[in-house]
Amino acid sequence: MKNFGMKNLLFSILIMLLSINISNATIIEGGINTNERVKSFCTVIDKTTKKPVPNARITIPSTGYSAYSDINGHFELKTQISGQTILSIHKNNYKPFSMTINRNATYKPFTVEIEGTNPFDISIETKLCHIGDNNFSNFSANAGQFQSSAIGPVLNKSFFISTNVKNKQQYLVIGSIIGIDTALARGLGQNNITTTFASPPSVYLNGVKIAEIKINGDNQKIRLPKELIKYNQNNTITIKAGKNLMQTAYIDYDDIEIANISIQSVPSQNNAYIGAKY
Ligand SMILES: [Ca+2]
Repeated sequence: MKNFGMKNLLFSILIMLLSINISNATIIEGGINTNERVKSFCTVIDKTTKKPVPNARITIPSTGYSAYSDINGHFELKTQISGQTILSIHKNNYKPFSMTINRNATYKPFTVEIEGTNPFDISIETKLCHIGDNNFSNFSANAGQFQSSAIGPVLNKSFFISTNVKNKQQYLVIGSIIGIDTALARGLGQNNITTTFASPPSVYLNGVKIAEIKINGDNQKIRLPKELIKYNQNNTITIKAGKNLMQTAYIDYDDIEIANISIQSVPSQNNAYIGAKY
């Protein structure tokens, strides 16, 4: 028994040493890769439950990149990004999501919260739209990331607004916009143009100008004046590209890209507060 016990002990030590070696070897061999893999994971989670959202489609239209989140909501950006560009996420029963990202996104992991659809929201365009004339400076805000060809200087979108939302306030929400070369965008360092600037893109509801978009960014909200909304009818949103103000020989529209345009309704009790900020 004693001998058997000793043998057992030696055997156990041998196994222990072996497993230490094996595990050490694994850590050393795979360590760097594992860490890098972990570091490059981005994650999609549900805004309300904070749980991972699997099988969400992630796209970067400018590079043609597309991927799906895995069972843990993880995805990787295996693509080259040179400047700022738009990333979009689509998943059934969630609001279309977009955000402006830059080179850092490919090596700095980030978490994206997506929000369940609201029955009152109207998605009017989820695709990336390039508005302008395809004639732009390489120094323009995000010019390097323009890929789609321009649909022309004007984008028109029609959508139906039900009387069910009459007691709520409607907003036009622009998910992401890049390429605006206004004086303000230049002042904020959003482009590298030093010699010229452009007038801002303008926004119309049913033919009446309601706003100008002076800077690039995500989730810009424009209040739709109630007196201009046609309830239980089709309404039209028009976005017109701005013009290069230093080009007098011909009209040079300021090329921009927009992703993810929607109409969102918020309860009326917020009106006074939100309205006061405008
Ligand atoms: Ca242009």
